[in-house]
Amino acid sequence: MAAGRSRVVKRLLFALFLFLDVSVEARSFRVGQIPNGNVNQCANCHLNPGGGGLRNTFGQAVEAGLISGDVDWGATLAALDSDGDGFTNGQELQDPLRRRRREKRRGGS
Ligand SMILES: [Ca+2]
Repeated sequence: MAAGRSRVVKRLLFALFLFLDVSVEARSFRVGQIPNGNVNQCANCHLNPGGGGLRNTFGQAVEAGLISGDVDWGATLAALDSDGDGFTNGQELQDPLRRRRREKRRGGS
């Protein structure tokens, strides 16, 4: 009986840990720092559509190019084909020539 209760407590703590991990790591302001980021929201960069945790190949490229914690949507990132499907990141985000400037900076509008 005590072993079953202990197992339930461990599972609840693990679920709480996962929830806290996601909420701590999610950086939803970055959605506004890539073109049309609102279409796929956190799934633009993360495997978990809710954000946080492991990043997809585009998210890894974004992370590698962060400037002071902000996305550097520049010609280099736009020209990359992070997922190797034959379309550049810029094409996939409807900004192949990198014309769009960041809509939002962290804490600003
Ligand atoms: Ca691609």
